[in-house]
Parts: sequence; C-alpha cells; structure tokens
Amino acid sequence: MNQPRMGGIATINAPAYVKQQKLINWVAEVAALTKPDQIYWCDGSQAEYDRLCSEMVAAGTMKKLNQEKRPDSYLACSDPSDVARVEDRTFICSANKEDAGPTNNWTDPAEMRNTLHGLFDGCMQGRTMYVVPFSMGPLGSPIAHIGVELSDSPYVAVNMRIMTRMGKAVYDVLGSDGEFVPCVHSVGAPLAAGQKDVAWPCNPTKYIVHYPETREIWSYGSGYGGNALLGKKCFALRIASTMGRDQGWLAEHMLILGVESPAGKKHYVAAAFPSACGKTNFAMLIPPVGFEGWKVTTIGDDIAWIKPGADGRLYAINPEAGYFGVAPGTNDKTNHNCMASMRENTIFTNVALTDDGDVWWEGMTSTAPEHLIDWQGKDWTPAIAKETGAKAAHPNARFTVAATQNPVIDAAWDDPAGVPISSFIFGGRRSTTVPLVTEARNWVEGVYMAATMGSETTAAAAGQQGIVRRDPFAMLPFIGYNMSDYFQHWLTLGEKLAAQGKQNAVELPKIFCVNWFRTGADGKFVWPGFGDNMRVLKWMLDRLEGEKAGGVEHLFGVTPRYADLSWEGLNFSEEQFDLITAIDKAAWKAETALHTELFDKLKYHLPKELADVKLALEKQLAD
Ligand code: SAT
Ligand code: MN
Repeated sequence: MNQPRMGGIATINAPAYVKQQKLINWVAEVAALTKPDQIYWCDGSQAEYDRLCSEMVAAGTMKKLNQEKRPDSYLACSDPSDVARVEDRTFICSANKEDAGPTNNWTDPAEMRNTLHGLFDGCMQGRTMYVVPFSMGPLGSPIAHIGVELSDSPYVAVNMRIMTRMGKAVYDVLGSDGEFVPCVHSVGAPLAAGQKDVAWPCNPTKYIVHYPETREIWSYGSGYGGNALLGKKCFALRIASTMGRDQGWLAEHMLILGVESPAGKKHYVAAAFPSACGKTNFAMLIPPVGFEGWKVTTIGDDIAWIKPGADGRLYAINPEAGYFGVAPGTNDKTNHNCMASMRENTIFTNVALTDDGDVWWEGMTSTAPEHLIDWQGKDWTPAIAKETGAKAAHPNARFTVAATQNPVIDAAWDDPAGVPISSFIFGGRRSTTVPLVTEARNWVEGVYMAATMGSETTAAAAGQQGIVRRDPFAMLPFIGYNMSDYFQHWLTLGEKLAAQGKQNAVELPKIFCVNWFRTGADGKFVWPGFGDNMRVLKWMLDRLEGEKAGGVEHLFGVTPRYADLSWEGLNFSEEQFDLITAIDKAAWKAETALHTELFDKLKYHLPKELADVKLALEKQLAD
C-alpha cells in the first residue's frame, strides 16, 4: 500500500483517479517540507479503515474492544498532555490584525509562515503522510465544500472517515480544477531511523493556525479532536465563517433537529451551545411522558452551515457525517439514542477499559465497575477514586461514531438542499441569573442576546473550568474573523431575509435564549433537562404557531408563566419554576456591566443597533 522511500524523498505516486495537478503539486510541496517516509492516498474504503485500525492496534495506539460486547470498536488513549482543544495556541493570521479582532490570537501571516516552516521542516520523518480527501456536507451539494487534509496521524485518517464524507468520490467532485481547502496536520514527532514510536505521539509546542485570506489550515503538535480533525472546528467553523461572511451565509456552532407534532406539523430548529453543554443530547432528545406522538430527529449535533434561499428562508445542512461527542455523563437515561448509536463501529478516546474488554465512563451506569483500567492506563477502583479523586475517563473523553448509526437520524439529514430553519436557540451554562427560556421580540434583540451570552467553561478546552466567560453565539473560539463584523453579518442577513421574506409571506426565524443549568441552594441543577427540555421546545413551537402559547413580557423578552408549559408526567412545582425563571434586577445590573465590558473590548466596528439594545435594557434596569 505505501510507496517506498527514494533517496530520502517519498514518491508522490498519486492514484490515477486524482485528476487535479494543483492538488498533486501541493502534496509534493508539503512532502518536500515535512519529509515523510511514505505517502499514502486514502480511498475511504472499509478495508482501508480496518487495516489502519489493525496497524494502530499493533502499534499500541488503539485497543480493539471485545467483539461480542462492542463489535468493531476501538479505544485510543491520548498522551495526558493532549486532551482538549488549545484555544491559547489557536491563531487567526489575517493580513490585518483588526480582521482577526480582539477575541482571536493574531500573528502576522508572514511571521507565522516563517515559524511554521521551521517547525514543519522534517516533522514527518519516519512517518507516513496520509492524504485525506473529504467533503463537508453531502458530496456535490451546493452548500458543501471540499477539503484535503495531509496528516501524519493514522488516528486522524480513521476519525476523518467517520466524521466526514471521506474518500475517492471526493476527487470526482473536485475534478481537474475544483476548489479545496488545504489542511496540513502533524503531531510534530519525527522519528529518527530505528527510533521506537510512542502510543500517542504529540509535541508540547502546539500551533493551530488559520490563514483566512488564502483559506489554509496548518496544525502542529496535537493529535486530539478539534486540534487535529481539521474538517471540524478549523474548517467548518473558523474558515467557513469567513467564507460565509464573504458569500452571505452562516457557519455556526449549532445542532439541527427536526421536531414533529402528533398532528404531523414539522419544524427544524438550530441551537447553539458552547462545547460540552449538551448539544448532542438535545439533538437526540426523546420526548418525555405526556408528549406521546411527538418526534425529535437529528440533522446534526455540532455544526450547521446555513444559506439563504431565494424564498427568504434559511436552509441548513450538517457539514459533518459523524459525531465526536463527550462520553462522560452519557447514559441510557440522559441520551438513549446516543448509547444506541455507539453500540458498534465506534472509536472511543480517553474512556476507561473494563475487565471484559468494554468501555466505561463516569455517569455511564449508576454504580461503577469494581475494577477498570483508567484512561491513563492505570488500575482504577471506586476506592482509589474516592481516595485520590482519579477519574476513570477524562472529562473530555469522546466517542466518534457515524451519523447513520443514530436511530433517530432525520430522513433529510443528507439532503443536499438542506432543511428550512424556523427558529434559533442560544444557550449557555449559567448557574445563576439567566432564566430557563426567553423569546426575543425581534431579530436585533435576538442577536443582542446571542452576542452577550455567557457560559461557564468546560473540559472541552484546556484551561480553568467553571468560570463564566462571554461566549457570543457559542462561537468565541470559532469565529475566523472580527467578532463585531460577525455581529454585523447576522444583522445584515436579518435585514436581507426580512426584505426577501416579505415578498413571499415568510417570517424571519424566531430567536430564543435558554439556560438549562440554574442551580438551587444545594448547588444541584433545578431543571431536569434532557428529555424534559421538550417542554420548553414545545412552548417555542407554540409561539411560532401564531403565539398560541402565553408568556409575559419583561426586561428583555418574553418568558412563559408556569401555566404556559405542559407539566404532564413531571413533578415540578411552581416554586421550582420560579427559581429558574426569576429575573433578579441586581444580578442583571451586574450582568449588563459584563455586556459593557464585552462591548468595550469589541468597540471597533461594533454595530450601533446592539449598543442601542443595551442602552434600552440599562434604562429599564435603572427605573
Ligand atoms: O474537540 S472538538 O473541538 O472537536 C469538540 C468541541 O470542543 O466542541
Ligand atoms: Mn462543538
């Protein structure tokens, strides 16, 4: 399969089905710089996937799980220093610093190219360079785009096969002159002749670099998740958001779900939450008792590409083909469909291994197994955990699974035309202040809510957890350009859609803001969440359907009263409801002070409309 080394330079030997000379030249150029031993062109076949997995098992990178318990599944455990996205090592290298804006790390592109040239020189020595062609979105869809990732990690190649439409067919779409986003990835761990490899090669020096003008991605030093699977955050959010700005569409950190009433009325809803705040659970929600006949189906669980149609509606696709979800906390009660999705053909990363060759993580079952091998390869027992606090699975442990294994996948999930979006939901993780649900009274107010959203940090990114930070649109680490310009892009799109929609009697999508995470005096979540989020979803749909459901208008929108939600099948008192919906003026004064802090930081190009919404809010709070 691999091409032999010739005179120190791997031969390119592109397969005959690769028709684009520009692509072949680029592969040759990157190979000349990185100096891999071999170049391997991935075809995306099952046989290739199986072979690469077997090679990784032999090399100690992955373990094959018990075939009876978890058919055709693997466990990979990373280096303990390489477990999450590294936001402080992520760079947007636009020509002008202002175009990256104050929320992104910026370095002059020429300077960064120089630095990276030094790091990538010879960085693949002793390794194979995998050429991974992929489509973000259904092959050939007018909303889809193509990328090619060159990576020295076989773990990346097999994960990309699950997460994207990866393989030979991509070259047919690409043809001899189609466009692709070039993505170069190295774990940054060259091997000298005869040097033994480690199970999870990586480098303490990390760079996740984006050149938005030339639409290129260069990633160095990490093999984990969004740092390494470059189709995901790097392409589908950071680079795609700049493409969307230039071409009039949106690339968002949103799940997309379909929800159908017993009467057969169906809506598609897109919802933005920061990483590890329950997007996958919401996207696969099972309606609770009292909601018989309601159906929730999944289009996507993490990223949405949304383009305006000629009719003034927004049409969305899931650019991904799989889920790279957080394992801890996932169980049959919190997300039965997700558990069913990963019964087989799954790659687990950084979960624990059971004695019978299956996987376990915190929250999977109510009682832990008596003995496990934890994600760092050490013995783990409940007693050890109690004594040392050791986690069996890393809090950011993940599963990679094909979307097609989801039992509630939406029939239109692969539709190249996308699905029409009737509302947007924005949610943060907030233990105080923000009520369960609020409907914005208009598009600008909704954009303001999304723009000022705060959320407590999670294990999905390296760094301190549980601190409230502003995370506008759940896109703080993912916008590839200036955040104020991004806000303006949303406002401009709203105006355009409203004008177009008028001619077609199409309404703008409604915008809602939710918070499932308010806690009581005992520090525990008050709202049951998960399937019970259906109660909130139904209120939103009723509001869409001509405001059938009631609500009260307050400081910054409309909120349901206790009687406006359906409580059948749930014991939840009016007092509890008050706890998670109360709007505390003092807390909101403190909250708007944080909005001011954000707006001060973003003052370059900050849209005046948003500053006006803040003024109105402050005025009401002062009364
Ligand atoms: O590791 S990823 O960036 O893909 C997951 C996430 O942070 O949402
Ligand atoms: Mn995400």
